[in-house]
Amino acid sequence: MKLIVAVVQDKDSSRLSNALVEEDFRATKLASTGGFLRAGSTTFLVGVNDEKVQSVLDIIKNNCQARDQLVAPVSPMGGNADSYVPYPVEVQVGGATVFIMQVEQFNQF
Ligand code: 2BA
Repeated sequence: MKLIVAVVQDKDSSRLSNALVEEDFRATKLASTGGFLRAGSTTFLVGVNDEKVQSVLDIIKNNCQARDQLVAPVSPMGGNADSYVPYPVEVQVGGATVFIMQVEQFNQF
């Protein structure tokens, strides 16, 4: 069994959870925050048998889209002046950042 951990943009989270439910996959959604943009995101935990991993990856790929996002300049006040960027910077936020982990044991009580 594998645990798929997928960080997706909030805009895609309803679409993705509907698609997973439709295909009969169980998932847990966690509210999360990106360390760089500090924008809200949704982290999905999906536990599946090994042979279903690719189907879940396909669903994630088909329901999450990459977007360009502007990072507004942040005042150095109270922060680190070394990292201050005085102009907006555009970064591409991925459709989904996905980690796949081996599950040692799975119990439901
Ligand atoms: P954030 O950390 O808020 O990053 C948002 C986007 O900003 C990233 O998109 C990337 O394009 C850019 N970015 C991040 N760190 C950067 C840096 N040090 N310098 C320049 N640009 C930077 P994605 O790579 O698609 O990542 C989207 C979100 O997925 C991330 O949000 C983070 O929450 C998660 N993520 C990405 N890689 C991860 C990793 N190795 N471990 C844990 N979470 C990760």
